Amino acid sequence: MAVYLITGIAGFIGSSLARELLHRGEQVRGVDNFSTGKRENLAQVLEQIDFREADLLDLDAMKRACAGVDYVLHQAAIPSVPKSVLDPIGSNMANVDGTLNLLVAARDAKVKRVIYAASSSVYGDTPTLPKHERMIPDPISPYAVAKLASERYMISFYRCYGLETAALRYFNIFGPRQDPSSPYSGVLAKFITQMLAGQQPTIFGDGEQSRDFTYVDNAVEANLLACKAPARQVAGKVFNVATGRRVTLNEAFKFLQQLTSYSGSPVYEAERGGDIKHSLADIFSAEQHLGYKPKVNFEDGLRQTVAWYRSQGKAPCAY
Ligand code: UD2
Repeated sequence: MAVYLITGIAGFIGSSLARELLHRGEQVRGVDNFSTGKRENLAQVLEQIDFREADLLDLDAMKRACAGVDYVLHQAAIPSVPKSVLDPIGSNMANVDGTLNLLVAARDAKVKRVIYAASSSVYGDTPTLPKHERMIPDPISPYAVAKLASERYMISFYRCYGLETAALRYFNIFGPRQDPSSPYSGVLAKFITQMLAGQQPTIFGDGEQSRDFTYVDNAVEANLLACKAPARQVAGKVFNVATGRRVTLNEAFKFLQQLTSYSGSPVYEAERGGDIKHSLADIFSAEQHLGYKPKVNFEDGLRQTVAWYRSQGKAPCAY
């Protein structure tokens, strides 16, 4: 049994990781400051985990959290492009300063490996598709810059201190427990809850932008594989975590109409600042080095997600 520390454990990806690790009989410790995470995401597992309410910016708390830990799964972040455009300093503090603190604590505690929740946003609007890890990043939003800086810190800590790190570039992860209630929430969580409530969703732009929407179970699997893969294949490296297929917002909306029985149309508004047009991943490297294969495709993931929100009677975003 290994000890895992999950940062951002009350978030939707962090809490999904916790559930899977507990299912596999592992020991789970978690930190969250509830800036975006939700206590309700931990309700079913709270008794089985060592939870500490703490902020990544509190170095002493991070040192205590890392003591005796084998693997760190660093999910904590303010995960939003538009929020970073509004508040770049806040985004940098949480997403970069917080990561650096955690790395120092992990290094000093001699943890075996740190896996980082990086982002597809680092590629920016490069016309080349699919995006592969050897491409030169060209981040647009402050969020994307912060994610890239933290990725580079991961690599730096491997090179300078020998701390094994790997960065997983998540491509638009979605699934149960993703918070739909903020204007910065992921588009699918917003659309599903709005459409289930009979409310008209808003599409920013013409709806022809595309994303490699990735069901959360695939991201969970990638993290656990990245912990166990041989160091020479993962340490100091970056991997796309996605499905290798892209879907436009218009297509996603149409499929959601079937799943939610929403018969209205979307309203189209101006494109969002900092957005990128198309996103599609080449997942060869993760397949080759981590043994990763997407287990759940877009349609099945969306069916499961809609079923979960329906069962929860989740309130949609008010924006
Ligand atoms: C970025 C990253 C993603 C992850 C995420 C963190 C890219 C390609 N992806 O997601 O990997 O790091 O940030 O939050 O950079 N939209 C609407 N209506 C809405 C909400 C959104 O049309 O009500 C549009 C939005 O303008 C964008 C698309 O939906 O074109 C996806 O937006 P998002 O906020 O779900 O995710 P995105 O792509 O910024």
